[in-house]
Amino acid sequence: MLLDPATMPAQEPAAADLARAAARTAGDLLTPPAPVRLGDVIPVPERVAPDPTADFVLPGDAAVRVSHDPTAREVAEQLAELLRPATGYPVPVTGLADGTDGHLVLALSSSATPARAAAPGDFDPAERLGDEGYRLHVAPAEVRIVADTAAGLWYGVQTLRQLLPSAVESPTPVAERWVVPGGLVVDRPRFPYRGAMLDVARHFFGVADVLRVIDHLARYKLNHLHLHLTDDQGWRIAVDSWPRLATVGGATEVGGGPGGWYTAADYRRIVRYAARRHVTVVPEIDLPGHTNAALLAYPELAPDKVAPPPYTGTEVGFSYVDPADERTYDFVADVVGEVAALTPGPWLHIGGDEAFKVKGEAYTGFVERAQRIVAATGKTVVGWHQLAPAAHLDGRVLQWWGTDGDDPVVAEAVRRGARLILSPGNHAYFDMKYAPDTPIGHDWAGLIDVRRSYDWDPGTHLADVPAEAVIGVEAPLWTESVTSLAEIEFMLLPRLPALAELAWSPRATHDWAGFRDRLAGHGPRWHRAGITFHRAPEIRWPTEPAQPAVPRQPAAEAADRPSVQVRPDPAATPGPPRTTNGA
Ligand code: TNX
Repeated sequence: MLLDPATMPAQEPAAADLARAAARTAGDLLTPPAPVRLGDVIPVPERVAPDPTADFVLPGDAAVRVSHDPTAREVAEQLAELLRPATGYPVPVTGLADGTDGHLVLALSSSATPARAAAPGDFDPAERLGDEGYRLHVAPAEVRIVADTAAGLWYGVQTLRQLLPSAVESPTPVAERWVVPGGLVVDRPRFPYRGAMLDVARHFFGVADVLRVIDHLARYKLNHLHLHLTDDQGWRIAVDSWPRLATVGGATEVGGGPGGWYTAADYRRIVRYAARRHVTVVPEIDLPGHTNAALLAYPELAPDKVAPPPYTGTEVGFSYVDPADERTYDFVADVVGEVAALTPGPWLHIGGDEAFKVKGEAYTGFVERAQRIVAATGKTVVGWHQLAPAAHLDGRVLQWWGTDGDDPVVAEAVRRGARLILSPGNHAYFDMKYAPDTPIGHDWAGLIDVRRSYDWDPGTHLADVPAEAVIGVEAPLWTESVTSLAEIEFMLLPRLPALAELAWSPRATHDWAGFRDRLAGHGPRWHRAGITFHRAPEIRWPTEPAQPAVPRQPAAEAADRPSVQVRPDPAATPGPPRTTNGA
């Protein structure tokens, strides 16, 4: 599709930054939201058995006790790090075997001691929890999380985080009764692949922004971050064997900004940060189309061997590397080889979308070679569903981004063995506007309000595709119109939790009214944490802080910045915090 820059609204990063500052100050003024109930978690857990007589209150001398295992210990440290800022408590971490009493226990199943109190309900304590499942037991004397893996403990911690009062998100100490509702949660995911994609090619986002996006994914138990690293407007990853890709191809972005790229050290930092949060990075090198930045850096890859002009617009489908030139396959092998070597995760995404000028056998021939090149690195090939007509290669995964669930070509590729990640454009494309007046985003796949992002079933979405072929879901965020972290957050929240619930929770729990009510409680959490979000009108956000005064901007800067209404409003009405850029 063509995206018309003329219809894209002016960007307001300064306004968004200011709104975030306001959000941070306003967090201190929130009235306490209703107490959290045990099932008030997103994604909603598989099974919940509340026990109102068994609430736990975190004491000032709370310690985390953990199994003797370095990966579990890491999760315990992360729980302590999570609790310290808002509680102001020291929260030491000790070993399970130290004999000390601890109030928060993280135990790997192999080393799990039986829960001290009998489990309410009919849960079997010997039940296998799987690679990512956990059991969370809240009793008056302790909170105990048991899992088979460190990942399971991590997801249990994310649940515990949401069961604490929203003030736990405060970066500074808050006087609060840190109560956790009593009972038992047993939980594990529906799909193994739960992800979001960030397009760092159309606009470049620095490492700090990417890390913050990883935090948002992790909070909702998403476990894959797909980075769209290359496109016409920019090449964002340094490749030693083809250095001009980054230095020349990385110096542009949509709208003429400076662009940028990740060094190998930057990329490793992202990968490490993600891994610590049980998030796997999926790098994408988009081929054979979407390659103007590469052709600019290395004209020898172009069909006419002539460097194209740098591209900072938003059209698609015009560029391609020459599928008839052997040098192109050297390029693919070198790039894929280096990116694979930097990437510990199993996946490597080769794009394959919108290569409109590479047709028929030229296209399938290119893709089949590229798939083999990826396989030779030991990685599993992922590509947009345009790869479907190419020959099957063991394990390959297609990322479906259609808007019509009847796609016989993809269904046929599945019969030949392909597995699928679902990113339906009209439900999961978070670059789509929420509503006609959303200040940024597109609408070619329709408007996606929160309900639309929630109301679909990955298991039955595609005709003639069995649920077993679907490994999961992913929300792509294309960034033609997204220029800042605040705008990324605005587009992701509150839709990301909806996608996360589809990815994690059993279908039997699917319930819009229940989801909508649970989601409302996340507004104060984001607000406390200084996270921008869209004040979606269909959600009854619980509280409205009095609008705080915000430090005045220097006059010189103020002149060219859009103004944000942040003065105290004497007639403040109940509603959400104003943390969004434009809503
Ligand atoms: C389609 S989805 C694209 C991207 C655009 C996006 C805008 C896909 C594989 N290709 O190149 O950024 O639409 O919504």
